[in-house]
Amino acid sequence: MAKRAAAKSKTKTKATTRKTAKKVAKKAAKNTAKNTAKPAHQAKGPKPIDLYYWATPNGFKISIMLEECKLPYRLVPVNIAKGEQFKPEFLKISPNNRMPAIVDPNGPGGRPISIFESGAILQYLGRKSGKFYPADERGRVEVDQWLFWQVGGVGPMCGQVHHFKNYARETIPYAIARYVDEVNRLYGVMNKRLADRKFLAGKYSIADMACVGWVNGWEKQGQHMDEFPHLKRWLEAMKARPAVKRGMALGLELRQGIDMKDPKVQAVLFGQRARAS
Ligand SMILES: N[C@@H](CCC(=O)N[C@@H](CS)C(=O)NCC(=O)O)C(=O)O
Repeated sequence: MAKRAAAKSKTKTKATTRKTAKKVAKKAAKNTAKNTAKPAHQAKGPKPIDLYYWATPNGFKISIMLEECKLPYRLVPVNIAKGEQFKPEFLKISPNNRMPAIVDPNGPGGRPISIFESGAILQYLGRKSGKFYPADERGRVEVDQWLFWQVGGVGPMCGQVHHFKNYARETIPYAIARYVDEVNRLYGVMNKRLADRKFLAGKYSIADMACVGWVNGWEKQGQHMDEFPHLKRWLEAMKARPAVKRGMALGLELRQGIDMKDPKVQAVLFGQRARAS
């Protein structure tokens, strides 16, 4: 390529040089415009994070964190009872057809980023804000293990209790007992952990935010808080925080009147199988 270019006539070379110079000047002008445009854009303040959300314990994790960090956000309701989690535009953000999800227009490198899975979102927001997620490795590991314990244990097990105890059309005593017992075991683990520390990882963190919405539903899960005094104290302390109150109140009005036993709602939420597209 370089050789062929050198063999070209002088006139052609001059013309090319002029063209290249013009191009360079144009690019430089564009860059200057870009560079001067940047601070002006930033001066308007950060663009809000889009929160794809429905008022459930998994949704609360993120609304609480955004409220705690005072990060500007915009609520984008995803009515899961109506099947909005299957809209193609939502699946691009959250391919698992589950909320919560976020789109941060000011992601790494100043470019937008979308994130699904509550644990990944909490960690991202913790890193972004520098809050409720320690930067040191030991502190971070403490938080991570309790966060993953919630995402892989508390959430799914409480979800199964809610399903078999409160929503299933058939009463299956074995299934109810299995999940009530498992939640009871998990509450016991949490209670022990909280016996000698205020919060799960010592200091208040995203791990606590991940758990509160679920533990708050203890009655519907067939549990008794008197059995778990340290957990009870933690739950009261959590619910007294203004940001937790705001986070767990977000979008509740949108859910009003939705009956989880309505066959139309159940047809959307239960018995889901792999879809062709
Ligand atoms: N592992 C997911 C679970 C999220 C999840 O299960 N979300 C439920 C509501 S709590 C949902 O979007 N359900 C919609 C559906 O079942 O189609 C996370 O932690 O983000």
